[in-house]
Amino acid sequence: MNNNKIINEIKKLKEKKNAIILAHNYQIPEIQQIADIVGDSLKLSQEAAKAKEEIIILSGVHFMAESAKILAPDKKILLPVKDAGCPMAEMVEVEQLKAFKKNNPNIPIVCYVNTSAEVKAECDICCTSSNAVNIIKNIPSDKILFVPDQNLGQYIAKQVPEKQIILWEGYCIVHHRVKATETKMIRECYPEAKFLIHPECQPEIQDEADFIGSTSQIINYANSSQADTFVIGTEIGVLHMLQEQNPDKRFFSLSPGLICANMKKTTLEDIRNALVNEENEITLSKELRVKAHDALKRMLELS
Ligand code: CIZ
Ligand code: SF4
Repeated sequence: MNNNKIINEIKKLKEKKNAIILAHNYQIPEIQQIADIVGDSLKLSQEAAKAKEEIIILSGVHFMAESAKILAPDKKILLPVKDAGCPMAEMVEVEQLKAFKKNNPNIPIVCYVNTSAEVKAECDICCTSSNAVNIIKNIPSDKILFVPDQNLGQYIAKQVPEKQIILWEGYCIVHHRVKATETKMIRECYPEAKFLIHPECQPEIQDEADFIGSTSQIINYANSSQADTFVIGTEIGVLHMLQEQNPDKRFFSLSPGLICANMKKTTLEDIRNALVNEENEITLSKELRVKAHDALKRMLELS
């Protein structure tokens, strides 16, 4: 079936079922084009919280759909592809966190939004890559455990030297695999380019950056920059929005490895099927939802 036909079906179904489509910046371009909102996980959770529609199609990975459910408990939240998960989110076990808390009752725990609802429920506050530094600065404790991304954790530690950040050993399998040799090679090809790098990349890659930020911050930086060539050190999906919003500027991916297989699982057909079948609904127990909500609510209050 051609894309136009599916797109028309999606539009009709969306209206008929009173649904909204929220898509992450890493989704395939076709999905970004039909989505009502495209953004990072912070923006998607804020939009979920204020959505008027009865059904929210969260085109992204599992933890994002869970965040939407936590913030919009009365809505039907559908994740179009059931096994679209985030390997980094799976690098924290709730039992490990509980053990840490038992041994360190006075150390606050900050979790990256890329975590399960169970993990959020055990943490004091949540953050995304766009607000992590601010949130950590504002926590009245000079020792903080940050889970799960060690690279984002090291970035925060550099920005907030007055605090001791205890790191977890998690990482994003996509950003973590970028090599310094790739950075060097692409620098030789485009010596004039600005390097915009995500803090999930390793510190030696971050050291090459002209700017370090979340996907939305990278897009904002490129939109307002006078430069015309950029090397983008985050998942390739972001290049779609960058090129759309800046047709006269040139964007290159830092590495061919910057493709998240999980983020690429969802197709237009999956979105259409989610609207037709209303399957893969996210459900959470009330107890879990309420506990995880505290961590997310504190983040939104500080953002
Ligand atoms: O917070 C998000 O949406 C992620 C996972 C990446 C980013 O920097 O936007
Ligand atoms: Fe998880 Fe990395 Fe994929 Fe984002 S890009 S969903 S952090 S594996």
